[in-house]
Amino acid sequence: MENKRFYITTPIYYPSDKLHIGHTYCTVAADAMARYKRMTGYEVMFLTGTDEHGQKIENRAKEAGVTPKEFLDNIVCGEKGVLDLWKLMNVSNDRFIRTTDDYHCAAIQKIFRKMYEKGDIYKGSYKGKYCTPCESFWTESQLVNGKCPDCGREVKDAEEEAYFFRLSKYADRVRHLLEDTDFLQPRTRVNEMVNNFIKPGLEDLCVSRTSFDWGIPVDFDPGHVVYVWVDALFNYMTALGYMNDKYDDLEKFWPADVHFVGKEIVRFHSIIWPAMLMSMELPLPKHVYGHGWLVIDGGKMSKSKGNVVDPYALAEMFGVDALRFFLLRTFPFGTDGNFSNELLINTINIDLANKLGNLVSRTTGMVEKYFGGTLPTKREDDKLDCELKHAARALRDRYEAEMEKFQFQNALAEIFQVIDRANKYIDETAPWVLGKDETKRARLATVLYNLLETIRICTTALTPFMPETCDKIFAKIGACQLCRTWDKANVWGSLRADVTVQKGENLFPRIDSDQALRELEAMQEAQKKAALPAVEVEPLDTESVDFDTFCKNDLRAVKIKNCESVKKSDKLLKFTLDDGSGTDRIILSGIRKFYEPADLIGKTAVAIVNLPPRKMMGQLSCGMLISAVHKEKGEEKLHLLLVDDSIPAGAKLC
Ligand code: ME8
Repeated sequence: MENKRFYITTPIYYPSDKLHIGHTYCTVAADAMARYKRMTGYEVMFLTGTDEHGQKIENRAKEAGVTPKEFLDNIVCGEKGVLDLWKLMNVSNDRFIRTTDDYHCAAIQKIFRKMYEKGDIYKGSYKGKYCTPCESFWTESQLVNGKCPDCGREVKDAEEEAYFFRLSKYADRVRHLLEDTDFLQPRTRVNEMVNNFIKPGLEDLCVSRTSFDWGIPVDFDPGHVVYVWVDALFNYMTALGYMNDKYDDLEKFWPADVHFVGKEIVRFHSIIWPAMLMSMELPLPKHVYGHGWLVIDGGKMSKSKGNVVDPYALAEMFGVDALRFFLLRTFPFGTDGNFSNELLINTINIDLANKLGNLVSRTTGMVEKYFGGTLPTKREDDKLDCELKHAARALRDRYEAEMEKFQFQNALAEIFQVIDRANKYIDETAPWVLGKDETKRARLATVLYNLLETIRICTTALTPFMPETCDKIFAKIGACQLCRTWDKANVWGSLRADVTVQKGENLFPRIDSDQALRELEAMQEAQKKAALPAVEVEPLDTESVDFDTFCKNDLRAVKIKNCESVKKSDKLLKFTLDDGSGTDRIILSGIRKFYEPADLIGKTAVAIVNLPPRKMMGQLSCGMLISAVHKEKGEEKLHLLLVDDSIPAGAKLC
């Protein structure tokens, strides 16, 4: 008998920052898959979670002045944290793992020890690029312009004692797995792995660190913590109870049917993960699927670029189901997809408002208009109906074939072909004409019934993508619980002949594209600004000035006797200054937008007094006042340099 169990995972997310729409992409895809499998009669285990150890978390917590655990609890369980996001997106995960959970940590220690005892983990030394202020090791490829990716400072070569996993030992077996089986999907990723990593020779993998503490301690060698991949990858098994008593589902669900992962971590899942499982003599997952990224203008979303798209904001504006649908309808899962606001709005307007929404509201509206909401049972078929019926009946198989290959975009395209066919059927049968003719009532009822049946079948297939909307559609078209099932999705005539509908509200009102775009742009602009560094100062000048030249600047304390705006200038203030010489000095300064003139009168400032006089707006300015400048959230800030008022006018600064 076929084993009707299905185990699917997403990567465990690294909660160093709030998650963005890119993270949502994979989880929504996995959720659609899990829901689809449940619908088709499988017992499903859908796992997601968070990857909570490592240097970066330790550093971020330090910056925030809290412990790593406090930092993580806030970003995982706090308001608008990871758990909230999955709740918002209606993600139906059966389990959630945090790698700081006790059962996981204890299991990882056992796994590490077992691989060590087997000789697959050994002690060596790790060489890398080290950033002293951040106390972080980086690989060459992680550096940004040769500098620390976190703080931008210089890094130096350094070495530390570390444990290594004998990855090289498993190279041949992994290559066979990649080349000769369908383990890694889509197939295009196989060449990338073999050519870039296996052919050049697999190097053993560093699996412990001594340069930071926030990790699972290696229990037989204090001072070492387990580094990243042993800890992270085995989550897929510890969450089922491997090497722990917390759960007892290993027999039932391992090996996993599929791990969904982003393309940059395909290497870890398709090379390192199977090698570690081979070392532990465990069965391998059936598939790893490497999906593409959501990119913006061809580039990756990143907090530092300020271009991350906030799923909360989009869900609030357009609804969760519309957002889920957009993600899987618009981009092929296996390759990168270019996210844009226009695309999002167009997809919602075209597919959901015009095609699906309209079909449902026109059909139910006509049942209400012509039959008071309940169809009569008398029928009159026509050969015009065959094509629609055939398309609707065939949908289940066509859709299933795409879903089984994780081709969500194609599965949705199949559904929309049927929806398009149904909209065309309305034009062909012109029910509004039939409605005018009393003798055509049986024919009109047949047309509307056929439309309702088509909607029912499409809605079943759409349910994994838009669960809440589909519930509403089923209710509108009067579908009983049995009619909503997969088993009935290819059985024509499942709705009662005298079905009662309820048109109710529009499912997807058309979005005013211009207005929505303006709102989104304003929101994203504000977000970009918020992502800018709080305070930004100009880099220090590297060009030196010789001492004698510097000493030529005659800097003096000056008392501000008067200060007023210069007529017809929105920039200039005119200062009348006592520079100790007995004659007033006039200086014009372009700082009007930063100060009210009256606020400066009586203060002591600093001026360079030996600059040649300069005419500005027809007035002579004799010198320059010194100010401090910086940027705050991208905005220019200026502070006139004011000094202690006890300093007499004319005192030389040196
Ligand atoms: O890699 N589009 O965590 P992570 C699509 N902890 N997917 C994206 C994306 C985007 N713009 N940005 C990120 C880790 N992702 C590890 C995983 S698993 C044992 C350990 C995806 O939070 C990314 O490709 O950095 C990855 O699959 C996932 O989000 C988690 O990334």
